[in-house]
Formats: sequence, C-alpha cells, structure tokens
Amino acid sequence: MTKPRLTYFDFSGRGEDARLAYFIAGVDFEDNRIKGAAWRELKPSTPFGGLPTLEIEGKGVLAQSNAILTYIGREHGLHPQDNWEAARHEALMAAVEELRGAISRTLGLSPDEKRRVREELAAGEMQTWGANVERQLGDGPFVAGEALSVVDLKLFVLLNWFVSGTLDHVPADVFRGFPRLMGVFEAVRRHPRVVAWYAR
Ligand SMILES: N[C@@H](CCC(=O)N[C@@H](CS)C(=O)NCC(=O)O)C(=O)O
Repeated sequence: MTKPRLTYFDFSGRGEDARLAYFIAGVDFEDNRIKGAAWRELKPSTPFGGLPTLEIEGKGVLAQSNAILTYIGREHGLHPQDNWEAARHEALMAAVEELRGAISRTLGLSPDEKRRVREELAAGEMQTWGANVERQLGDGPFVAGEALSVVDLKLFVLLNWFVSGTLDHVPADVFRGFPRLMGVFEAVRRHPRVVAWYAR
C-alpha cells in the first residue's frame, strides 16, 4: 500500500490543516508540494481545478479541503463519531471556507481598493463572523472539549494567517474580542505535535 499523497502548494493555506492532521495522527504521508509552473500542468487533471487534493491507493483522488480534512479526521479518530457533533464541526469548517472566500475576493483588487475593502471586512464581516463562531464554542480548550479534532486545526490555520500579520490591512489581533475562539488557537498552537511539526 503506497502512502496517502496530499498535494498542495508550498505554503500554509488550505492544505496545512490536513498536513497537521496526518502528522498528529502519526500517518506516514507524502507531503507533495507544488511549486511554480508545475501547477499549470497539474490543474486540468484535478477534480475541481484547485488544491488541496488527496490521493489514496485503490480509491482515487479527493478534492475540497473540508472533504479531505473530514475524511482524515474520520479515519484517524480526529472527528466526532456522533453525527450531530460531526455536523456541528462541519458547519464550523464551512464557516472558515466562507471567510476564506471573502478574503480571496480581495486578492485581485487595486492597492487602494484592497485597503478599503479589507479594512471594512476587518471591522464588519470579520467581527460578525468571530461573534457567530464564538457562540458555537464551549469552555474548550478545543471545540469538542478536551480532545483535539480536525476542526480545531482548520480554525488554527485560518487564525494563524491573521495572527502572523501577513494579511495587509487586517490587524493581527482582529479577533481579540473573542476569547473562546482565540483559546482554540492557543490550545492548538501549544499542542506538542503541532509544536513538533513546526520545529522540523
Ligand atoms: N473550495 C476549494 C477551494 C480550492 C482552491 O481554490 N484552492 C486554491 C488554493 S487555496 C487554488 O487551488 N488556487 C489555484 C487555482 O485556482 O488555480 C477547497 O476548499 O479546497
């Protein structure tokens, strides 16, 4: 049986949570990172024209970050077995994708327009998003309580984008008003396997 092949670009984005999930689960996977012009050749052969994809021997190629992450979570005990709880986690994962989509739409804007739209996003839609997610969270430290799940990794990777301060015009502490949400971020950041992943 060949290793699962996880294909994404050589940055964090939508592929990092699946990499973390496999690493945390102790699965020997192929971390296939696409660089430069190689993407143009690969793109037409992917299921929906985007990355990440996950190839499993004997099954095929799966696309869509949430489907990939949920699959890994189910296979390796990092997603709830209870259907209602699983659906609650999947709703949060969909919410992350909605916010990513809102930010992606600013990528092609002119510098002035980008500043205006992102400042509006940070003060408006992102605050509403944070408040909505905050209401879904319990006492933590993770979404499911004591046990880490793949949804925590999805939230962590998104929040790390903002906290790193690399997204122009979005303050690094944009979610400072949401202690439960930032608590999930901190709990994942301090998780020994996450620390080990970034120390490699
Ligand atoms: N809904 C998809 C979005 C996939 C997507 O847009 N991926 C981006 C990278 S984050 C991509 O492949 N961009 C290159 C392109 O569209 O050509 C998912 O969640 O996986």
